[in-house]
Amino acid sequence: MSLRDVTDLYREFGEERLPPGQRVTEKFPVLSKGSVPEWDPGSWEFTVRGAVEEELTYSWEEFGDLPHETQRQDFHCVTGWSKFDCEFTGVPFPELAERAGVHDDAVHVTFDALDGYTTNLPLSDCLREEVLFASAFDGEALPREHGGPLRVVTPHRYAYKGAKWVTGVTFLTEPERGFWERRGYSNTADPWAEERYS
Ligand SMILES: Nc1nc2c(c(=O)[nH]1)N[C@H]1C(S)=C(S)[C@@H](COP(=O)(O)O)O[C@H]1N2
Ligand SMILES: [Mo]
Repeated sequence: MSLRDVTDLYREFGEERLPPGQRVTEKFPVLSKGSVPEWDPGSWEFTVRGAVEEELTYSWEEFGDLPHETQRQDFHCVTGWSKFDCEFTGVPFPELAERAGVHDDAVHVTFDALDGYTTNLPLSDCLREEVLFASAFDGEALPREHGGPLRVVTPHRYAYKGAKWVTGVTFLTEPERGFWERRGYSNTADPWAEERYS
């Protein structure tokens, strides 16, 4: 599979690849609000709903048949560490949006996850090739503690915008806040502008 290197996307936001106030780590720390939720490949469902022409539901097998892409991306955690050159394989957000047919009045998106976590982003922040529903990391199935079987990655935003164990996406005509966004973390979360808290 071909590899798309998107580690230069920082040029849209700042001068430096490493956002201000971040340290590079070689490790891949785990940050979760609770324990790793159970998942059953037989009953797992992924849904696309809200302000769309057609609500979509995928089984694990059906989701695996969608067009996937591997990208080299950077990962920025709001707690201060950044990990460069992560290879994630997944379905780009615009692919799903196109299949569902997003209504003209949709402006916002929320993500749901198996552990009850939610997160939100403006639609324009999601309609980017770099926003992936990722099922593999460095060529291996995504480790469960990092959100396997499926997570969102948002290399242009702090990593709390990327729901691990994601099970669905909802298109909205009004903004809504997710788990951390309701608890004082930035709604916009641009690492180069150091938007950590709101
Ligand atoms: N479902 C879910 N997604 C989540 C979280 C979580 O607790 N539950 N934590 C978020 C936070 S705060 C961060 S920094 C990243 C951490 O991803 P990692 O554990 O793979 O490093 O996942 C984000 N996505
Ligand atoms: Mo985080």
